[in-house]
Order: sequence, then structure tokens, then C-alpha cells
Amino acid sequence: MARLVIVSNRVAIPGDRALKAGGLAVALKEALGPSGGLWFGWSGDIVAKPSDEPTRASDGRMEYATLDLSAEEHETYYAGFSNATLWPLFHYRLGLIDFRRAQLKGYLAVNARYARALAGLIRPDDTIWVHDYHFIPLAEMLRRLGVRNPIGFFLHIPFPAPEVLSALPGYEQLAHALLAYDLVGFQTEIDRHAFERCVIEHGQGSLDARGRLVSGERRATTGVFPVGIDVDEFAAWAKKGETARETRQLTESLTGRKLVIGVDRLDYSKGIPKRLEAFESLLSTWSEHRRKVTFLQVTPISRGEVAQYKSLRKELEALAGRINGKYAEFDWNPIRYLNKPVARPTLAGFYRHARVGLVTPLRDGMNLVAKEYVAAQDPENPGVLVLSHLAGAAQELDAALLVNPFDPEGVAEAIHKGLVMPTDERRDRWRRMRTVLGHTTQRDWSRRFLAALADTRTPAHAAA
Ligand code: GDG
Repeated sequence: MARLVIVSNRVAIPGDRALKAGGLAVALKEALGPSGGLWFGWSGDIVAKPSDEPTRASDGRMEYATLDLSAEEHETYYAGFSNATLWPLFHYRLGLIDFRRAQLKGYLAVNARYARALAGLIRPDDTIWVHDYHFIPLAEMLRRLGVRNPIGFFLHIPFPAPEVLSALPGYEQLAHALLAYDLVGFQTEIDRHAFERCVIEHGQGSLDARGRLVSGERRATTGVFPVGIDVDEFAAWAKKGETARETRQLTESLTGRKLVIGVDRLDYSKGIPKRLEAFESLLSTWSEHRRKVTFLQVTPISRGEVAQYKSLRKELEALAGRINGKYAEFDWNPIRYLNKPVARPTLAGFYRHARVGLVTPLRDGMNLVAKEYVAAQDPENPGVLVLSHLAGAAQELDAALLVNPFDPEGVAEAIHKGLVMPTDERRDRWRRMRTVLGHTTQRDWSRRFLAALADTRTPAHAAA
């Protein structure tokens, strides 16, 4: 069987605890673990003189090959261009972009270094699957080094509309670089269509009779592959987690109050400040919920070295403090704001106990928390998902209470509706969502992507 080579910024080497709170690592590890293969990316270490020779490791099933970064590479490629330009741009936050030419140069240089190291590891029958915005130019660079293997790319985050992408200096090269992949996959049809429009409207390529994007020698197929979760495993964790020590401690501490839960990496795309405002609006408009509801927001620190993330952290601390100051009583605090990560099986137990799951990103590729919350519910007494219509997950989970995350009063109204919703309606909405989740599990996601990638090399497909 052909070997699968995965490329992603961080590699989930066994025992690496730093990676637990992130959608990409979660999606890849569980979906691709059983098939084995080679996982290539950054080690997570910053060193004075990084070697161009990857460090190898193996756990018997998967092999791992990692490179270190220099402080300058980390600053330009990772914190700079990837996370202070591409991330805000692709999440439609033009005002947060901090573009610098030196960062773009560093991004291209790291991609070139990775391509050289990876080319040395590739076997003729390998299939290469590259993940996310850190590696947009990687296939183009691998092709220049003579790599002819099938190479697929999956974007975990949204792809912006052409009008937004064009704010990026040099956006034409970036869009064109994606055409060097055989298959470019997106979370939703909205993202796939935005990419197609970018390529066509900015003159980078055109559609052929098979719907591929063509430019000179390049022929890229595009597709939609919504990331899913392992629903049964998550449901089993949640059931077990119901009686786990931490869940018992949580429920005892609530003394009969209803729980509203939010779980997100500390990231401005997740809309956490607006969500806290929404909870404040709930307490001010529906005073019957005061003392009766507790909001638990679990927010592990993420990308703490990037300026915009530091200021968000301060903003959230001030906001949670202010709202608690305004409404707390000696025996009740409306908001419990945690910066610590919580173990996944424990999270599952917490989700199951929460009457309302609040998932209100301002823009999100998919959002796995929304799916995990649904999977974790008790079928007889399920909670209510309040979901931003700007999350990719809303394309599938349309039986949630869909909200506009920029409208705290609207979100407050949905929380209220969730808190008072009759059991029949909760069950009905939950069943519809649970059915959808069963159609796009994590394993289906990788299987469908890899089958589509293999398909791009069949003679029928290759003939234009
Ligand atoms: C990117 C895209 C897309 C969170 N807190 C803790 C914790 N988590 C876990 C959640 C979930 C994952 O992290 C977060 O996944 P999301 O999908 O919500 O978000 P991103 O990290 O931004 O992921 C996103 C995803 O890639 C996959 O394609 O859905 O749109 O932005 O699994 O449970 N896990 C633990 N403790 C925590 O405190 N253990």
C-alpha cells in the first residue's frame, strides 16, 4: 500500500501535551492513526542553528520527521506571516493584519527549507497530504525539486472572498501556488467557491471541462471535505465522564444551577468577548436567570507570543471581571473563566452536563467544539447548541439555534430560548444534528479526501 505522508505545522508526537487543544491536531491524529505513515512538520522547538536534517522518531505505527526553527524563522514564518497576516486575513479581520515584507520572505524561506528536507524523505509511491495556511507554497516548491507524487492540500480555516484576499500584498502568487496541488480541499462550499472565484476573477487560471482549475501545466481539482469527529468515541467519553470525579465536582459546585459552556482556544476568531457581552445581556434582560445559571468558559492560551493574542487575553480578563463584579452575589459568580486546558474526556463530561453549548465564532473554518457538544449529549435529555451561522459547522448543524455572533442581544435571546426549551424540542433538534454527524465522521473525512486525491491521478481524470 502507498505510504501516506502528512505535512502540518505541528506534529503530534506521542506524549506532546502542548498539542491537545487544537482542532487540526485532533482531526489528524485520530483520523490517520490506524493507517500509519510519515508525519512531517515543526518539532515545536526554537534553536540557535536549526539543522536541515529532520529528527526522526517512530511509535511502531507512525513515523515522525521534524525540523526545528530558528528564532527569526519562528518570528517571520510562524508568528508573523502565518499568524499575524494569513490567519486574520482568512478570518475576514483586515484591521488586525500586520503585514511585513520580511515576514513573507521568512514564510517563503521556511517553506523552501521544508520542501528540501521533505523531498529527501519522499519515496516514489508516497501520497503527500499538506495541511493548512502555513504551507500554501509547499507543493510548488516540491514540484520544482522534481517531486511528481500526488500532493493534496486541505485548508482547515475559511478561504476569503476575492475582495478580501486582494488586500494581501502578493496575493496573486499565493492563489496561483495552490494550483500546484493535485487536489485543494475546503471545509465548505462557500470556501471552495471563494477560492475558485479568486483564481478566475484575478486571472490566475480558468475552469476546464472537468471543473478543474487550470493554469499552464497546472491542473488542480477542488473539493469540499467537512472535518468530522469520532462521534461514538466522544459519546462514550461523555457517558463515562458524567460520573467522573471532575464532573461530579463541577455539578456539586453548581448546586442545581443550569450550566452554559463555551470551549475555545484563546483566539479572536472565536468571538469570546462578544459572547461574554451576550451573557451579560441575558442577565440584564431576563433577570429570572440571575443566580440560576452559571457560564463556564474554558479558554486555553494559544499563540501567546503574538501581539493580538496578548491584548485579547487582557480584554477578556477585564470583561469577565467587570461582568462578575456587576452581577456576582456572595454565593454565585455568573462567569467562571478558565485559562487552563481541560482533558478531553473531562470536557466531554462537562459538555454533557451543560444545558446550553455556546459556539459563537466571528468566522470559523468548521469548529469541532460544536460537533463534540452535540455528540456528548444525553439523547433523553439533550442540551441546546447555540451556533454562529459564520462557523463552517452551521452548514451541517442547521438544527442548532443559529445566531449572528456580532449581535450579543440576539445571542442572549438564543441562550434564553435554550434555557427554557421544552424537552421534546431539545430532543428533536438533537436527533437531527446527531444524524448529520453520523454522515461525516473523522474517518470519512480522511477517506474521502484521499480517495479524491487518488482519483486525480486516474487516467480518466488526467485526460483533459
Ligand atoms: C482549526 C480551525 C477547524 C479546546 N479546548 C480544549 C481542547 N480543545 C479542543 C476541542 C476541539 C479543538 O480543541 C478545537 O477545535 P476547533 O475546530 O474548535 O478550532 P481550531 O483549533 O481553531 O481548529 C477549525 C479545525 O481546525 C479542524 O479542521 O474545525 O475551524 O480553526 O477538539 O475539544 N481540548 C482539550 N482541552 C481544552 O481545554 N483537551
